[in-house]
Amino acid sequence: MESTRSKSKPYVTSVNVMAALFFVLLLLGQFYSHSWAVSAAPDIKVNGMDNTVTLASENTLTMTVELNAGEQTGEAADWWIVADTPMGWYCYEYPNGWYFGGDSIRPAYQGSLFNLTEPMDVLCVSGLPVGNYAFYFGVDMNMNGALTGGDALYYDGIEVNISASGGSFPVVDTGQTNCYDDMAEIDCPVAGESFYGQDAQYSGNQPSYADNGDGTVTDNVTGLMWQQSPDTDGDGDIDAADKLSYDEAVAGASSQTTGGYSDWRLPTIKELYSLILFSGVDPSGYDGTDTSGLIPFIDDDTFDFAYGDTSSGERIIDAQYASSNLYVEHRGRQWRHPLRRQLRGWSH
Ligand SMILES: [Ca+2]
Ligand SMILES: [Ca+2]
Ligand SMILES: [Ca+2]
Ligand SMILES: [Ca+2]
Repeated sequence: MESTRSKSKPYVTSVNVMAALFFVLLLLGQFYSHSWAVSAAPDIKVNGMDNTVTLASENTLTMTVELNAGEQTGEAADWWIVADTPMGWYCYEYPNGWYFGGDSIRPAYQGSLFNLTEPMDVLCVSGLPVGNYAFYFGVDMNMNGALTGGDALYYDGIEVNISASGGSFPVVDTGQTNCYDDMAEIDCPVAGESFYGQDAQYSGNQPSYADNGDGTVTDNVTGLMWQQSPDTDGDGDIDAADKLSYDEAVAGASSQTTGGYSDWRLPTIKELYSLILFSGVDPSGYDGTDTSGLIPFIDDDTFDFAYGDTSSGERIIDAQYASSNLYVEHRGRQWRHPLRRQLRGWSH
């Protein structure tokens, strides 16, 4: 996507004035940190995080706001939700949503402060243009529909960096060697026959990995670096104790230091699929507990792998990895994680 940064220049309007006001108020020391427990304490989060978030463009960005009204409960205020983006300033207005901050910016809401204890979704988007973004949620105690100098302002902000890194890399061959018709496995057809031209008939970029010897593996085809083992508690076993909730997986990735790197993140679903090997065999329906004869869908010579921990009541197939892509089901606006059970696995 082309950059629209230069196009935003002509729009030097009240939105930029508001940005300047933020800055002036900051210089005047009139910004109030949300660490003052008794004061109104807005909180903004992106994907559950409070610190800078880095996402590939195809990742889903979910932004929520919460407010502890503190001693200002019941006091009239302007509420602000604004975004400084590579395309210019955008503002959120309840309940209509986001609009480009042209000549007239409006508060997200006007009214007395109250505790917003349930995180409220204000943005859920993927495919944002590459660049740096900053989002703010604030309240000012002079309910005049504007952010004027001297308004007591309480705010929280978060930076988001959208990168293209996850979006483009060579496709890795799946390792599929069998051919099929629409019913069952067949001998691979020759050119001109039905069902010719299957995955098994194209070898493409063969999977190739470099074990870096520091707990990381580099995929020589995609260039992605992966954590070698899902042994998240580091006890040498891969079992039920290593499994994480989705939120734990998101938070755990960003706090990982495997191999001495600090920029770990969850892989996108596309990145995660780049590791799949269709030489694996689906264990569904297998009733035993001995997994020694099973073939996983990942190179287990390179990566540490274990099936579900049947001694802890898991099924053999409970060996799933988390991706940063959320499966969105448009039914009653419910969110559903793609892998609702045990989740693990991070990429770098
Ligand atoms: Ca926050
Ligand atoms: Ca105001
Ligand atoms: Ca192939
Ligand atoms: Ca473990």
